[in-house]
Amino acid sequence: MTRQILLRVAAAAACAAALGCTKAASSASPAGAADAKTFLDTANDTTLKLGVQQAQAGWVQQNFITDDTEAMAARASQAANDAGTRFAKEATKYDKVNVPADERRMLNLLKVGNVLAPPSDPKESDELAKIMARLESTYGRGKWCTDPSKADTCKTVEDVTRILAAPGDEPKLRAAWEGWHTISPPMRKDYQRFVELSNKGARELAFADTGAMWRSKYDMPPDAFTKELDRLWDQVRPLYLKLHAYARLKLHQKYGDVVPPNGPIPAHLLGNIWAQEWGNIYPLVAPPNADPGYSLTEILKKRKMPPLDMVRTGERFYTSLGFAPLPKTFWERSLFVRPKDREVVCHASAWDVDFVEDVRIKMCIEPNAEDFTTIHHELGHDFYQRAYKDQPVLFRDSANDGFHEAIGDSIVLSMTPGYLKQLGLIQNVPNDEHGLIDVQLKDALTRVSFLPFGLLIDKWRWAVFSGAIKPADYNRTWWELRTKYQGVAAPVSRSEDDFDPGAKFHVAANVPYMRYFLARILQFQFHRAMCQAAGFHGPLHECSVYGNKAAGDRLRAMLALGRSKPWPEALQAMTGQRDMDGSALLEYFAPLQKWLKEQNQGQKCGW
Ligand code: X8Z
Ligand code: ZN
Repeated sequence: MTRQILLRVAAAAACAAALGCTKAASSASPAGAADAKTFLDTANDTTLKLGVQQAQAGWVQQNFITDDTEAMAARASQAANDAGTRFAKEATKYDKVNVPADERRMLNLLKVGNVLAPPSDPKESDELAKIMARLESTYGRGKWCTDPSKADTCKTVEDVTRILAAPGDEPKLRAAWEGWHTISPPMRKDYQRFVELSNKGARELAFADTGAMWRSKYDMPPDAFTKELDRLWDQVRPLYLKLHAYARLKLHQKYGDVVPPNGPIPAHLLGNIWAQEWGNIYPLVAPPNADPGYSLTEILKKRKMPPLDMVRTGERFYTSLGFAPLPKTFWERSLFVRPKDREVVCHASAWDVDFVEDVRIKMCIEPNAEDFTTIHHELGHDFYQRAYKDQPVLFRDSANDGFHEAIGDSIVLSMTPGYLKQLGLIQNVPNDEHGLIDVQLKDALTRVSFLPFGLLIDKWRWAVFSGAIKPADYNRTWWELRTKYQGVAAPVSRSEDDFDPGAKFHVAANVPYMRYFLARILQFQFHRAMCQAAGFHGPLHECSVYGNKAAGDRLRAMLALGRSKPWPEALQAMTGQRDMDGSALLEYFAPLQKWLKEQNQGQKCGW
């Protein structure tokens, strides 16, 4: 199916290159093709102009949350989204016009690329824009206050993250988990209305609903994309199940019957508010006498490494691959720590405000391993953005959205113990099998644990958008999916008075999430490709491409394509493969998978 689409585009290119080559070409009026070109010029220019305004207003809103900045951001987003929807409609006028391949691709991207399609009724578009800004601000301002009348009892997302990251005290963890989930019930009504309005807009663009619109942008028919996801999940699921069974056994030994030996794991015991990455429970589940040789969090804390140094260390990795250093404005304009004097959206993000050079990150950095890796993740976005800056505006994006999320993470895969030693952060590289398993276990608790979470968020949203999940069942179905895919359960009883999906940033802020699932697969493919380019022949988990220009060249060539080619072509240019494929992840974790199998002898996998 993918090929069919590619062939159609390729045929158009060949045809346009050869003058008067086919009947179809000669029957298309020259005026039609010229109109298409004029339309695309306008779409490129307007997308840039409104996109910059949206980014500027969004930046200010997220860095200074007030009623006014929220209103200004809502207006700027509304203008950009209205234009995006108008362009999507207008692009269909050129469906039968013969245009060069690049222009055909731009027309297609305009039709499928919107995340939010406001309805054409201006009142409804207005209402939707306000709801979106309010949902995002509600999340940004969200705090758990043990006594709401006293500001000093209020805890931010970093505070709650810190509590849940320290395993051991079950009632304390439960209270923090429950506390954070009090931020989202006020979002429920807005969310329901957002679903109605955004679906209305998507239907005006001839999509069945907003979820169908989200699934249509992967250079393949939307149903084929859904099948791809299931195929990828089936590929990696056996490893996840083994990791889950092992972690559950250890947590059962630690917490007793709070963790059922054969059932789902309570979500507050996995080291993270959303149980999406479990790296923080490593000390609880590590084998006896484990020695991963180091705890990066401990090292960063002990050294009191300033946030700016953590970012500079990240930048150095990219420059070691031959990327130009970040511009001066990056250092002047980014947000690195939570300001004391105002409300900000602390969820980490990367920005490309002028679509060219004005790249930034916005993070509330804490000295821990998680934030150290998130810095590399965010910088991956910024270096991607700069690499495709010479593309036409409509191609200034990643090959598919999973690519954008995977770049920084593929760099993190090169942060091997060997690399950390090179940086002087650790003294010894664990060099026996015992040490290897310890490192891999810790790594898998972070990366592999995430896979079903990455998958289920949009499984839930797609069903919400399609109407398969009704508002009256928002919370129940959320937990059904969390149990089905992740094997986790709510630690306290939940009802439809709760709105637990809204306690996750991307739901409140309407950021599609399947990209992160794809990224967990792709990052290993990218890592393998960079290691091959670097001429590395050992086991994948030992490879670091730090300082390797050949690996950097391979990466940059793909990044520079932006969105100008269907993603299988970009993937092929980088990896030689045209399909997303979990085999690189499995190759990376092969030693751990074998070890987990031995550890789980006699244990039930699954729940
Ligand atoms: O949102 C992010 C990044 C910004 S694009 C920090 N991530 C997802 C999350 O935090 O839920 C990275 C991993 C998954
Ligand atoms: Zn990201």
